[in-house]
Amino acid sequence: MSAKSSTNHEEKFDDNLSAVLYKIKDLRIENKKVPEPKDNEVLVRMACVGICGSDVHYYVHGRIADFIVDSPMVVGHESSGVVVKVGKDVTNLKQGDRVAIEPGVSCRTCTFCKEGSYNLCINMKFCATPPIDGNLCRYYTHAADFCHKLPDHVTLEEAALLEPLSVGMHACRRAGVHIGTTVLILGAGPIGLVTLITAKAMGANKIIITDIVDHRLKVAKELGADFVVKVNPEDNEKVLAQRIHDLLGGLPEVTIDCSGFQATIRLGLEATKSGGVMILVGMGANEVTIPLIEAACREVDIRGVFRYANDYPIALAMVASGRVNVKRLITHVYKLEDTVEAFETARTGAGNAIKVMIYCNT
Ligand code: 572
Ligand code: ZN
Repeated sequence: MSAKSSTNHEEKFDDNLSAVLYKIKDLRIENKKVPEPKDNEVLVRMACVGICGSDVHYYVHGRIADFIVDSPMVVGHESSGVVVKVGKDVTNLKQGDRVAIEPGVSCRTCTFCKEGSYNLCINMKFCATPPIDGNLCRYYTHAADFCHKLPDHVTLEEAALLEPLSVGMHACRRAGVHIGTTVLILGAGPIGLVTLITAKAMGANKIIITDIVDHRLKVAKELGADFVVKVNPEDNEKVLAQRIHDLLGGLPEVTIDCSGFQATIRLGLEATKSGGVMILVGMGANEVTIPLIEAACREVDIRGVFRYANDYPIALAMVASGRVNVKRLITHVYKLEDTVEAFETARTGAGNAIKVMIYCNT
């Protein structure tokens, strides 16, 4: 009997099908041992796992920067599930609780953790960042204090989407978006779109978003972008900045780059109002050539974003209250057994894919 079809009481954790990346384009679906929760951990029957750009990057390139897949690694970090077992010291969760899994477990003791900026932890263990396994599998153990219990009406799909949503929340909070802010978002991929949704929920007045792909801009419009701008790699940044100013009838106080390309970062700096803020979320090349001094002379603050910290509870509250709706992002769903197909869809963007979601126990 499979674990899923048994009752809670007699659940046997004997099938732990997992999506394991061995090397470039070698992603295998294989059975692994069901892990035992440590004293501070819970065992989660995985429900939904979204495919992130970084998962696809490891699949295609086998590495991101110095993080190299040099031994088999389970992929996936945008996830949710149901608690099936708790370690003896766990007090915040019980069997049957539905949870969103915050994938980065920080050390809790370094200076960054103590200051609250635990995303900057020097000993971070982040799912599906080599050598740490991710959780695109049937059963997975995680620190209980990085699992967020869901209200009954928040779905497990929404819970998995709290991960990218937290990136957008962190970006908008770092940017200081508030009621009336005019925002320029560069890139309408999943992160650009969650940033758009968040900026709207925070009261941004006018939001303009750019991309090179038409259908992403169409979705951005549906999600409430006031203006969309189709860009081409060969476009002149000064001309594009002028078009953005013309559409807005002014200059954006906040620009959030969600693409990581040198050309978009340059455009962002060019377009941002003096005294404004430019946020870099997208991680592209390690080094880019930008007119830094020109930006400094106009007092444009350039701020980085590294994942998120203390954003999951806010993201969950926003979804639970209905102020934020992330469901439109899901364009494709697959079963765990069909993970390779799911990755190919995410890689190619076939069928206008935005967020590809995998069901781990269906
Ligand atoms: O959902 C969090 C997330 N973070 C990403 C990418 C995708 N999803 N980052 C970009 C890559 N970096 S990294 O520092 N690294 C591989 C650890 O280059 C982390 C943040
Ligand atoms: Zn991610």
